[in-house]
Amino acid sequence: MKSKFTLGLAAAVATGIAATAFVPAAQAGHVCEVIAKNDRIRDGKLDIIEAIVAGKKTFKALNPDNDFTLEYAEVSNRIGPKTFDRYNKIKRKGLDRVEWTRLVKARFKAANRDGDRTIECDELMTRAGHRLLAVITY
Ligand SMILES: [Ca+2]
Ligand SMILES: [Ca+2]
Ligand SMILES: [Ca+2]
Repeated sequence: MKSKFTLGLAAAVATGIAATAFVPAAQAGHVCEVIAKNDRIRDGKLDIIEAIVAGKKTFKALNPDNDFTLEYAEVSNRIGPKTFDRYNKIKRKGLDRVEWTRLVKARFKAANRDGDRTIECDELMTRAGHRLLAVITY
């Protein structure tokens, strides 16, 4: 898992992709697999609960020091400083799980262009979709 993440980082640097657009799954062209991987209800779509669970797994994966927060250094290749600051309500250290989940929810909503209850594969291919992927994949 760790080596995969490192590879993703190297790829992002090599291709010069902007920090906020760093999405390993999307780069690999497997955006729809992100849904399949997290699709607990098996309807081929990602609902908010599934996204939150994926977000929590991502939180854990991005937090190798195993403390209670994602410090900026741990997520700087995924979210911009302004976003980090806006969601970092409790300023002690970084984003805690509650703050991180708020960000996942906001990005889920932004990516859900048709306004239904789920994220479909095509919605992950948009810019907002990539922003969601950045907080629910690792
Ligand atoms: Ca589903
Ligand atoms: Ca941490
Ligand atoms: Ca949708």
